[in-house]
Amino acid sequence: MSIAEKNYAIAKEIYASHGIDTDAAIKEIDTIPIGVHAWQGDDVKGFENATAHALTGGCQVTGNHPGVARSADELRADLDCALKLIPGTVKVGLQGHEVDKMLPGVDRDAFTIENFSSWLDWAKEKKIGMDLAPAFYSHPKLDHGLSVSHPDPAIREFWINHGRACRRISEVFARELGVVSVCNQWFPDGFKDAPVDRQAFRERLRESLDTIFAEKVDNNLVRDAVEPKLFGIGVESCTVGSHDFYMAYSSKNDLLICLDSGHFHPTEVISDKISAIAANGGKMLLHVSRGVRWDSDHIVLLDDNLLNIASETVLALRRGAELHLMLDYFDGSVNRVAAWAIGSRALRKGLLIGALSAVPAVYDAEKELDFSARLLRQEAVRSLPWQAVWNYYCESKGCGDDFQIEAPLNAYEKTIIAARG
Ligand code: RNT
Ligand code: ZN
Repeated sequence: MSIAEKNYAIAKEIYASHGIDTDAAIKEIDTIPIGVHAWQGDDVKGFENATAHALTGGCQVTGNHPGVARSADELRADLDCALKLIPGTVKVGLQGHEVDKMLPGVDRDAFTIENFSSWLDWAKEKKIGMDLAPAFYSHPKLDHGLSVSHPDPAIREFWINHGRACRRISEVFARELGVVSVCNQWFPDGFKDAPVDRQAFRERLRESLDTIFAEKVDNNLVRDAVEPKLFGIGVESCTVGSHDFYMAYSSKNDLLICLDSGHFHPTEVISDKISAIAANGGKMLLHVSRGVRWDSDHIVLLDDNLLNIASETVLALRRGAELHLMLDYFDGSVNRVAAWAIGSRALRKGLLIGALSAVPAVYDAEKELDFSARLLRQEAVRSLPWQAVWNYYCESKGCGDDFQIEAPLNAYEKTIIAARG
């Protein structure tokens, strides 16, 4: 018996005494798909232009740790390393400019699966699903920070076609891989200073979205999402696609709303929004991130915010809600492969803790409206031995515990990443 197995046996007994079946909890959280965001590996730059790929507006990354992936091949190699260290079911999420090849004369508005075919082959081989989000940034057609809300119909058309193109590619991913593909639309459109006619921009956004979604794709394969945001750097005074805009738009059009944990006021949390939306039959995509002071997209860690998001996710899924998880952070200041491993594992760990923490005695106290007992029991549940369950789970998946992942990450950095110069 390994140490992890021994500790697990004890933890299992302790949890059982509180009415929690640890084997069932492991089984439950192991199959919740976590979307691993490819864009952590290339600093959201994409691969349209091998020589001059750059962030030119709409999206920002900080840090210059060596080894950023410069091609889809390098990005996949990095993902291969990270995925070995992440237990449980995963998908990979791409941005619409993370193409594996460019074709002569074909820009984002006309991308097809041809531009992503080696991603498809790779995902088939790994038996994982792929999500795709159009990239409405870092492109000359983003004019004055505006895409689909731009007054010029030609600019809007270009971006509308990119949104449509990505939905079609998503459909191919889903059909070929046999896994639902989430296609999330986020537009950076907004203003540093207050516009005089906000509604004009919002009406154009609404019309553009209507046009994007007017083209039918199979919604059993593609799950369409829209992502609101409070503000971004340079668009502090007005974001066209705000939360209110998309709450109304998604519910009217039966779309998923994407809740990004960095997209609200600093003390406003998405964990509380999950049940509010689910209670109304709403469907969600969560962009799990960690904002520090602002929408800084720090690597996700096991903090209170993540624990709350994860436990609400487990409960919502138990109740049958449609909810998809995608990580969304980008840190260029540290080993990017480690960034994936740390954040993805933190989310999986949070889900496990969430499943293990649904202790019947806490629910009993709430049913009896005994809030003292509820508080006492909630606090007691926090220190139940979930770590022993987590380590056992990681070992059973061949992923290593939280300390053991360091050696393979270092080895990869010293050989493959260092060689990139
Ligand atoms: C930006 C949104 C969006 C992006 C990705 C890279 O604030 O969160 O989801 O992070 O498109
Ligand atoms: Zn996001």
